Amino acid sequence: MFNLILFGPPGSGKGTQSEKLVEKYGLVHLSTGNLLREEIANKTPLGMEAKNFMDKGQLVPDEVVIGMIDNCLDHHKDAKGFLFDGFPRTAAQAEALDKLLLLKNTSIAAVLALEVTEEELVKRLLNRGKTSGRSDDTDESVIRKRFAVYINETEPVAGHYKKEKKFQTIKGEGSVDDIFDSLSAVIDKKMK
Ligand code: B4P
Repeated sequence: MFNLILFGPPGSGKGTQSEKLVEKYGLVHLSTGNLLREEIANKTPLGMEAKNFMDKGQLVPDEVVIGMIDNCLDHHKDAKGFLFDGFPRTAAQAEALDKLLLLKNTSIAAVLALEVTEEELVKRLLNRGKTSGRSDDTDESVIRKRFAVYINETEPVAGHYKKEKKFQTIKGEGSVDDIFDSLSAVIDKKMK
């Protein structure tokens, strides 16, 4: 199994690059953002709870997100590997992921972090907000709140993987295809 984490701040292109990477490498895409938005669209109790947090730019509670990932891993028992997009976002999520993967006799092969300046991120998210219908992308104060949450709660997760020498940064500005080529070059090496 080859398991990859795509890391980076909101709007850094994790979702955009994940779509291309899963197609190229045949991995199962696990995006907690997409899973939560599906729950909201289906008006499930989990979705209604999550919406309250997401609309304010806050993280959804760890137990909700970890439960969702656990279910997904169980649904894809024959996967060649997983691409985690937007997960883990807290230290507790990273620890839970290690344990879930250990139960499957596997682990994370690499964490690739997309680096983009805050001004470019704000521009991208406000731009997406014009067409996506995502309420967390239309209000600049909510976007700034998401960055603050990222710095306080998610950035420290990098340390967990740096200790294991699995963490690598990738320039996340430029064309989507150029960034994809940079990511692919690192993954190809790791897969050898
Ligand atoms: P996510 O859905 O994970 O979304 P994101 O971080 O906003 O965006 P991403 O980095 O995927 O950017 P994208 O490719 O779309 O999270 C949303 C919310 O869900 C969180 O705030 C939180 O509340 C909740 N949540 C999710 N996971 C959670 C977890 N594990 N724990 C707790 N809560 C959780 O790109 C953004 C825009 O940039 C797009 O419009 C794209 O077209 C554009 N773009 C991409 N690449 C570009 C490039 N190279 N140049 C120019 N534009 C580009």
